[in-house]
Amino acid sequence: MENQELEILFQQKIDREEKIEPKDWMPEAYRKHLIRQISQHAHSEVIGMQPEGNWITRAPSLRSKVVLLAKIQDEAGHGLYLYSAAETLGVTRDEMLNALHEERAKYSSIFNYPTLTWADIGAVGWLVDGAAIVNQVSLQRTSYGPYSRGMVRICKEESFHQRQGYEIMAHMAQGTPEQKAMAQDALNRFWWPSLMMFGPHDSDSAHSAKAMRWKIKRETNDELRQKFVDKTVQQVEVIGLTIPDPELKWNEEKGHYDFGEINWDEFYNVISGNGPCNKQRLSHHKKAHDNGAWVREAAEAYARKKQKSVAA
Ligand code: FAQ
Repeated sequence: MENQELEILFQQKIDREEKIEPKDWMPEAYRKHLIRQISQHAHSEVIGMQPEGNWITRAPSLRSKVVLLAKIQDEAGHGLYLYSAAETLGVTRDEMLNALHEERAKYSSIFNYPTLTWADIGAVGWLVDGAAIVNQVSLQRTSYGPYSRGMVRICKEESFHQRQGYEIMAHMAQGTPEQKAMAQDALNRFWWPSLMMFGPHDSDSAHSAKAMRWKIKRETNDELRQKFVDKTVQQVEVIGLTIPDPELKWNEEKGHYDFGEINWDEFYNVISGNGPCNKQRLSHHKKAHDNGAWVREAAEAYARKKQKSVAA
């Protein structure tokens, strides 16, 4: 069959809500689009361990330390599911990591902000994982089978992460005036960067039109951002904090909250490598990767040895 014919059949399959599987025919552009998105998603999970890892040794109780450790380990697991999903598209782990290290591949802007206080760990779990869930629940219905199935599992774990963060914020908001102020300060610093996680406005989003046609994305950047704002406002009210946006108000006609404009200069600055922690995050990742070379070499040597003995 000609490519054009195959593309028509491919689109019909997507329109029938059938999943595309690794060995199915797919347009090269669909494969590349998925490799870009899934690998960047995987990098985000792994780089996202750094701002939280910063607080493991300073968690205020044994319970909070154990919970935080479990959450961070989950993020490593999410990275592994996602790298594996991307590998089914014919890219290797080395290729993906090289692209990250050479700054050809991005990771989520949010992880370039520092975690200055324990309340920031609350804000990350509550807002960052909260935003991630809104996006990932939608991605459970993505058209590529391995990505979709990975998302189902990841979403289950993310909801525990979100509650872990919300619990920290709720406790601090009901604590001493200093603790409440710390919680409010964390909300003030993480609110706008959390809204940036959903990407540029639909009108400025380079990849959205194709992603929607191929059902890689099921909802647009702006639709998901709106969902996140609507669900988070009530949670903020319950714990008595204030969203740092004077333009936030309920719009009866739309049935949604209106909210202020994101600082897009800041967003583009961060995603082009100039945020507060970009350099630190990347150099830490490279160092950890280099330090782990002996583990990869040992695993390869073991695999070779095992293969030899099976062959014998
Ligand atoms: N940061 O045309 P679009 C987590 C880039 S959750 C950095 O709209 P697209 C859990 C975009 O890549 C966070 N770059 O792009 C966790 C593109 O550049 P490119 C990860 C961004 O793909 C919690 C350009 O701008 N979640 O890790 C951002 O259609 C706590 C044009 O943008 C995912 O990755 C941004 N915020 O939509 C872990 C979800 N926004 O690639 C640890 C899957 C846009 O051409 C601790 N990904 N860009 O160089 C997606 O849903 C989509 O890729 C979007 C962007 C929505 C992120």
